[in-house]
Amino acid sequence: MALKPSDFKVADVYADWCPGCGDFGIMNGLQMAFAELGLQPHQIVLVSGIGCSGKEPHNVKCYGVHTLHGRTLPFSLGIKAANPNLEVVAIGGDGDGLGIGAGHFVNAGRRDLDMTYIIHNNGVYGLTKGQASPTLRREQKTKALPRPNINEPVNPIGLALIAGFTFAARSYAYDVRHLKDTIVKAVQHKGMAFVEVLQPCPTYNDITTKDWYAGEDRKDVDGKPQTRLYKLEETQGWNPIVKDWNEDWNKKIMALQKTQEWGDRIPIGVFYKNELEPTFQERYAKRIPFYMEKPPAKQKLADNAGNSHVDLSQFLDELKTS
Ligand SMILES: Cc1ncc(C[n+]2csc(CCOP(=O)(O)OP(=O)(O)O)c2C)c(N)n1
Ligand code: SF4
Ligand SMILES: [Mg+2]
Repeated sequence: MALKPSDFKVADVYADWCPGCGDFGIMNGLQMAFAELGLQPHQIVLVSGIGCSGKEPHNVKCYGVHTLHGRTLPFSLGIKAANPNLEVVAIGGDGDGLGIGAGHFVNAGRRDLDMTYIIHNNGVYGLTKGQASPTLRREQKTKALPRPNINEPVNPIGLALIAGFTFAARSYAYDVRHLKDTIVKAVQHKGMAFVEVLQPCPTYNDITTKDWYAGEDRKDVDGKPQTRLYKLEETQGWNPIVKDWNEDWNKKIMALQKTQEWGDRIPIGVFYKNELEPTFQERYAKRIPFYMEKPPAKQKLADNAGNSHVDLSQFLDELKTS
């Protein structure tokens, strides 16, 4: 039976984000996307790290893991490798994924499992009271900082492209329809998909606010705000899909150049997509032909009497002699 977005709501949990937080929009985007994809809750695992963003799995009805700070990706890669038939979505903050978890981010691209990773980009460490995250721009002084940030920001989409993610997109927490469409595309993509979500944090980030994205500070002569966000999908000539390896680097460079647009015009949408690369699952199934039908999660660990199928005798002998 096809489910509705409301079927992915968790009735008895109170979402305790601050009023106006972009995390609510991301929660709605996930629920709408899962419904549109025709998924059932038992087919999905949402894996988060620590941060305000880490509470997404509390509020979306599916399997959820709220794991350690920065370890969102290793947990989810393990789940996907053990049970490739699950739809695995990793989700977390910009501190979680681009600070403490940055090494995992790079290696996730290299492995190219068929799953999705979503980062909430709010420019701050929201949960720990607003310190600068790796995406905060140099010279910006959000309200919890005593002085402006002296560090250059990480370019999340740029890093994803160079690391080997085969899909990279950006969306906005309060354009929930666009966000839903982007998550749908990311989940449908064959390979490791990355989605950066611009997420206002009204409590600690007083620079990239909802009003700033909406262009409330730059009204036209009629007093109408000039939104900063524009959609790549509606941009004439924009085609991020790699159909031939010969065009791969050009498409990557085109996408990297687009990531440089910031300020008055900020692109959202799909920056890059390549399905020519064989995924981890495809490469692994070549080595172990029964991998997809009988992955580790579906193999018996013990017989009916509880005796383990795993023979540890050689390992124990090695321990004795070492
Ligand atoms: C190993 C470890 N180091 C530090 C922390 C403290 N800590 C908790 S959340 C967090 C940062 C959260 O920022 P972000 O990942 O951007 O998520 P947000 O709250 O902004 O959604 C930090 C540093 C921790 N929990 N564990
Ligand atoms: S601190 Fe910021 S990111 Fe965290 S819940 Fe509040 S508004 Fe959202
Ligand atoms: Mg953050």
